[in-house]
Amino acid sequence: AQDCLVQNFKVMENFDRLRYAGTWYAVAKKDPMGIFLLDNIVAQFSVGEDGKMTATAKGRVFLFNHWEVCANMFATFEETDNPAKLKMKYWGAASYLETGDDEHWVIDTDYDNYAIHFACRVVDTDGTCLDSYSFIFSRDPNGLQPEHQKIVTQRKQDICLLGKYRRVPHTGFCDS
Ligand code: AZE
Repeated sequence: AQDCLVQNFKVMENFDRLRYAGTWYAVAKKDPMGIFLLDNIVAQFSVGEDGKMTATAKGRVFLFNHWEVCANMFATFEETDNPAKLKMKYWGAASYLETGDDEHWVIDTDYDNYAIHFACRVVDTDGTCLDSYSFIFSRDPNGLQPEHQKIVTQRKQDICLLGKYRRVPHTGFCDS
């Protein structure tokens, strides 16, 4: 169905937080409106003893247009009736970083190679998404294998974002 209604987007079935845990490198992203992580974006997901998912993320960002920093971010997740549709509260290690409440949908993943993340911040009156961001995650910072890229391209189309992504370079800016 190409109606682009956010409520009709298919998400990962039987999403398994434990298998999703660990390090994911953003290899491509679709930006939301306003300030956003630029590149060198790495996310690390964990599942606590209470079964709750948490995450940290790093990424290069420009603050006030000229101040280049590595944003160190934290997130906690609340479950909903769909295990692949989580609510994310996030904040920065430093007060000048962004704080927010976003959706965190896992559209598809094979847990070992790729994951497609999607967050709609504003749903339009017609039910399509007015302001979204999305990450294509890879377990390998060098990118995805062609067979996984094929699946990712299909999923980008399913969520009406094909052609809206940019590569996310990993230059080591946020390492150490
Ligand atoms: C995400 C998944 C792992 C946890 C977090 C994520 C999102 C982080 C941001 C950060 C924005 C920071 C800015 C700072 C000035 C989805 C990668 C926290 C959206 C704009």
